[in-house]
Amino acid sequence: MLRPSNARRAIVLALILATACGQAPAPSLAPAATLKDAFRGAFRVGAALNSDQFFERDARGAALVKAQFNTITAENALKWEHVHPRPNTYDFAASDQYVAFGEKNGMFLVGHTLVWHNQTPRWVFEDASGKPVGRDTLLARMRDHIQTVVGRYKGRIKGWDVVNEALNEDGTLRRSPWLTIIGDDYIVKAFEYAHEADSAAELYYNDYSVENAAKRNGAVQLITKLKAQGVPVAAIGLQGHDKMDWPTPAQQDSTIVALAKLGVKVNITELDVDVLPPAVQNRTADVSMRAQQDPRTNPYASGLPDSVQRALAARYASLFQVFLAHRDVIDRVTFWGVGDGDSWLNNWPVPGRVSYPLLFDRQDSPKLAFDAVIRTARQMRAEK
Ligand code: 9MR
Repeated sequence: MLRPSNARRAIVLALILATACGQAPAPSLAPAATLKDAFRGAFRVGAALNSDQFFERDARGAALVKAQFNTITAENALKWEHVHPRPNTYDFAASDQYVAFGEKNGMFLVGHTLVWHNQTPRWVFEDASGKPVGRDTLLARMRDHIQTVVGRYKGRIKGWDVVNEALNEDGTLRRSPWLTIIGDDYIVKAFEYAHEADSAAELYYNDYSVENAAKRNGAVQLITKLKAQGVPVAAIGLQGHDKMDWPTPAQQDSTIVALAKLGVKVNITELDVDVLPPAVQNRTADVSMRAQQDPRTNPYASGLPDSVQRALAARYASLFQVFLAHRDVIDRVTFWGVGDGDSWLNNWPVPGRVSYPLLFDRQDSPKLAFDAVIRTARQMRAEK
């Protein structure tokens, strides 16, 4: 019998390959390297998910999340206005699915957030005639909310942002309705109720711009006071809504050091890097339209130039160098979104700009910044 010639063998091989490719399921878009593996042993890496991702209507996004991350946060689904829109009405349809998705995929689940001044319906602070309620009523509502929500996911959601953004830029307490109606101890009470509802859950205080000196001092004072009162604060969350030049690696480093000294973990909870120029917050339609169409405020509407792509990669590498240096006190680094198209920064401070703050692009493909972050992790391993 004649052995097939090389040429024939090549044709057969090509046919086999073509058939295999034709029959193969859509290739996974996840790159071979994964964030969760690259940082294993240092900290968990996570993302905030929208409902399309955890309901898996966004199949590509969901697949990327499963491949890359080992912890997730619900970007909006557990906020008061979604889960408890009216008095005595709880709606857990989305949050139940968030928890099911995370459990199915073996992820560490974070609950965001219990007590905040945003995305909390007005009725929470008002009586039937629209007048502010008193301290006791508001405390009772807070307790009912926390016990119901935390209690529902007891033992399943492992960490809660109990109080979010309680500080002003100058480090004083924000005069939210929580503060003005209940008083300073609303923070202690929130932690107390959360601990009652699930004593094993990690409880967090979460805030942004803590890297600035005044706010950092306020955070240090707040956490010191809570610890002195025996409040079980497990970690402070640095949100990490960063710019290209803020915070500097030195600011990031000294903030982590200052907070870790208090005996709490320091997690990075909402990481993104805004490459767009600052724009004045204004949600009126005409101002937004102008901002979207003005190349000075929306400069990368048709794509991110290579130079900026590289600068973003370098920025991410330097941030992760700092995080890795503090891996003993950092349990988790969570990005605020998965791909650039999902980010809140496309709609803030003005709606409709094209933003590029994350490690994956609008097609969920890894950007240079992804490679830079993976490389940073590998360098750390090589140096160990
Ligand atoms: O990403 C969230 C966005 O979808 C919401 O519209 C917005 C409403 O306040 O909240 C965003 O998430 C915020 C988070 O809950 C707390 N820290 C700041 C985040 C970005 O605004």
